[in-house]
Amino acid sequence: MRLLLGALGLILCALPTAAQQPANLLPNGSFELVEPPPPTAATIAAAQPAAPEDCLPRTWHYWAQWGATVKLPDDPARAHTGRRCVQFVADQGQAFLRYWPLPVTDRRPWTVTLWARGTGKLALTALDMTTDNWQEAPVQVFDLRPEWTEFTAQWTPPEGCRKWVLNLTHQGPTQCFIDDVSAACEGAQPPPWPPKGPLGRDGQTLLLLNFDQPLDPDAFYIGGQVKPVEGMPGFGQALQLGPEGYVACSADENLDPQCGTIEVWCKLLAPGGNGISQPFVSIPGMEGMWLGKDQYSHVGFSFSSGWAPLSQATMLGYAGNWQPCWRHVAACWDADALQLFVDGKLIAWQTKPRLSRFLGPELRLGSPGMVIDDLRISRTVRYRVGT
Ligand SMILES: [Ca+2]
Repeated sequence: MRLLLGALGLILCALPTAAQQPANLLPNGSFELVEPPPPTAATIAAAQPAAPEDCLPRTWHYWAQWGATVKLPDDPARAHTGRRCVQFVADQGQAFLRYWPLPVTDRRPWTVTLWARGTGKLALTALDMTTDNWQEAPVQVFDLRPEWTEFTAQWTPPEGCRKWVLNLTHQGPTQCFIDDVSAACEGAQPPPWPPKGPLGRDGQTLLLLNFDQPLDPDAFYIGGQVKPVEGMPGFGQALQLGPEGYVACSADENLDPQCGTIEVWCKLLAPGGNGISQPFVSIPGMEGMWLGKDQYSHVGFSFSSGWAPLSQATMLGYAGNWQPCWRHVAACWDADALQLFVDGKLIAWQTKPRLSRFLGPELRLGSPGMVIDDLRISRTVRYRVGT
């Protein structure tokens, strides 16, 4: 039995949490960052916004079936910390809360901790999603108590595992609140997110635009409907691109094809599932770069040569539920890895990417139907998780 568990690479146990823990790689483990759900027939008919508890926790996925529900109460009295937590109500049916993908570089163990209270049994498992045939590790079951209790489990990735899913569900009838979920692996550091405020310029900065002043007409092409608008609190003005909106500058001076980071705040003015391709930052043409949301709601970052993709990091359908909200996007590249972050979450990556030697001459900023702010392009990798 011990051999079997070893082969499955899993040791899960309820333990008190050690005082010293590696950093939490989940950027929204306390569920405070939410956004409205897509409109439904009921909310449209009622001409009212969705109820606060129907908001979606960014970076997470949840669903429920056969009569169970998952909610996000907006109530400090019910949360363990902050205002928000996740609530399973599953007298029947099944509720799920998942975070994916988590990057694996070697067989160092991961530690998952979470706080929960309620009745019934919470079930935690890891799914190895390296191949399409996901492999599930044995389930760890926690007996819930009426008071907030911290639960901890360890998971050692099996040989060959490159990414995994943290899967939270339950066994039998269960009603519970879940908050402050953490996933940590020794040596893995999360990106410094969210940015505390507007970014600054340093020796690695090639381009920094906060849009508080008009763009220099000698350095930027501006066409169509482009105007300054109020940005996020504390961020001054932002730049809105309306119909035919087009903003571009020199790619040669402002981006290094071999190594760099793009950071930008972006608000799409229509839902992410609108079926329209919307680059956030791009180099059009056959020697190109693309960072944005495509017509299938995929969110991706790629380089191409001769129109053919050289390297890419894409999360399929990630923008499908997006409503107009500010989001932070960061893309980093060098010979070791291409990595793409949204709201501090590493959503997609490619190791040992092929990179371009030369790119097209035009760096296009934004596209119609969005607001962008605090755009910085650097000639160094500023964020790296794993690899
Ligand atoms: Ca919370």
